[in-house]
Amino acid sequence: MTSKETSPGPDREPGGPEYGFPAALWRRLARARPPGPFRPEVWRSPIRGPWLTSVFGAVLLVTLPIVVVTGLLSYAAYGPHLGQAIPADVGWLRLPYFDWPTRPSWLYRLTQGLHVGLGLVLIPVVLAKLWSVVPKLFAWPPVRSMAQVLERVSLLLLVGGLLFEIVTGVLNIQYDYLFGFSFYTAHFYGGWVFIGAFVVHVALKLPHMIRGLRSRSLRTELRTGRAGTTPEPPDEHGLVAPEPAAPTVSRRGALAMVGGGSLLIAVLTAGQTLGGATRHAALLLPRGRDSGDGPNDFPVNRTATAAGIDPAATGADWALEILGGTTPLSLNRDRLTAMAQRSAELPIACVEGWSTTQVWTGVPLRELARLAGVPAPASARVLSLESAGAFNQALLQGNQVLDPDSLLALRVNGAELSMDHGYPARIIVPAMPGVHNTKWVRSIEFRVG
Ligand SMILES: Nc1nc2c(c(=O)[nH]1)N[C@H]1C(S)=C(S)[C@@H](COP(=O)(O)O)O[C@H]1N2
Ligand SMILES: [Mo]
Repeated sequence: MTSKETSPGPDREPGGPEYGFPAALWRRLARARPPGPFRPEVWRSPIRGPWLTSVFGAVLLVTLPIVVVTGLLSYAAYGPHLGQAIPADVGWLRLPYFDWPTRPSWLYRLTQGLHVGLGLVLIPVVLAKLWSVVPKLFAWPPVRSMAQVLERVSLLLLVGGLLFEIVTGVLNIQYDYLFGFSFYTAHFYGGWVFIGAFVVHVALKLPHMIRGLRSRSLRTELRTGRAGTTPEPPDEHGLVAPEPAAPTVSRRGALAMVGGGSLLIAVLTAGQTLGGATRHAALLLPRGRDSGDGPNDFPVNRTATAAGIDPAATGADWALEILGGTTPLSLNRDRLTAMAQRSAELPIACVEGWSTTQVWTGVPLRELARLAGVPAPASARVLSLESAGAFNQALLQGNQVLDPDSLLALRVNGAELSMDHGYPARIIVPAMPGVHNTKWVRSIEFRVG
C-alpha cells in the first residue's frame, strides 16, 4: 500500500466541477505538476505521519495559549487605560480595562518570564511541527476547491503569524530598538493574526489530532529503536511518504532531538530570571552581564551614559519636584533620607523576560503623596532627568502609588544606588513592568483625575 498509484494521498485525481473549477482546466493543471518538492515521492522520511504531527500539535495546543495569554497580560500590565500601552488605541481589539495588581510582587516576573521563556523553548517544537507537515506546502494543484483555498490562507496566516512573532520577539530581546517600526505595535497585531488563525486551525484539526494520537501508543514508540521503526499507514492528508526510505532515526530519537533542543534553550535562558549562579549559563541573556560592583551588581537595561545623564544634574543641587498638590514641593536628598525609610525585596521584571530581585530602600510613594496633599491619587506621572527616549517617564496607577512597598528608592542592598541603577532616586513598584520603574527621577506629579 505504499506505491504511488494506490496512495490516497494528495496525488489522488479528484477533478471535476464539484471541486469548483472547470474539469479541463483542473486536469491540465494537475498534469503540469512541477518537479522537485511538488512530487510526493521526494518526501521520504519514514517517520513523517499523522501520529508524529499530532504529538507536536498536542504540545503546541497546550503551551501556545499560555504564551498568548501572558502576552496579552503584558499589554494589560503596561496600563492601556492610562494611555501608555503600545499601540495605545487598538479599536475593537480592546480587552476590558483593569488596574494591574501589585500583588503578588512576582506577578509580572512570572507572566513575562513565561511569555518569553516558553516562547523561546517552543521554537524547536514549532520547527519540528512545520517539518512534519512540509510536504503539504507543495500540494499540487495548489488549489482544488474553495474550502481548500480558505484552509491554505488560514495556514499562511497561522505559520506566517507565528514565525513573525518568533522573529520579532527574538530580535527585540537580543537587540534594542532594531526595528524601523514599533516592535510593540507589530508584535501586538501579529499576535492577533496568529490568535485568529490558531482558533480556526484548532477547530478544523482537533478531531484529526485526536485520531492521530490514538493511532499509535506513545509508550510503545518510546520503546522502539531505529531498527523497529516502520512508516505509518498511508493517510488521507498525504503526510506519510509514498516511497519511504529506510529509517535513519526512530520516532523516539526524533522526539528526543526536539526535546533536547528545547532543553538546551531552557538552560541557556532560565538563568536570566532565576539569577544567582545560573545567570552565568544564560548565554542568551542579552544585556547587563557587567552591571556594577557589590550591591549594585545586577542587570542594567540602559546605563546612565547611554541615557545621556549629566552627572552634574545628579549632584548636590538635585532635588525631587513634587507636583499636583496646592503648592509644589522640592525635596533634596538630605530631606528624603531624613524621612522614615522603608525596605522591600522586589523584582525588576523586564518585558524582555529577564528579571532580578533586590532589596530596595527609600521613601514610600504614598508618603510623598500624603506630603503633597493628595493622599488618594488616581495616578502619578513620573519624569526622569533623561531628556529623550521612550522610557524617560511613566504613569503609575493609583493602587501602584498606594501599595506600602512602592518606593522612591534611594538605596539598594544597603548601598547607595549606582548611577546606572538610577542615582539619585528611582521608582520601584511591586509587580510593575520593569520599564515603568523610572530611573534618575526628576519629578512626581500626583493626580486626582
Ligand atoms: N529613565 C529611565 N528609566 C528606566 C529605563 C530607561 O531607559 N530610562 N529603563 C527601564 C527598563 S526597560 C527597565 S527593565 C528597568 C531596568 O532597571 P535596571 O537597569 O536598574 O536593572 O529600568 C527602567 N527605568
Ligand atoms: Mo525593560
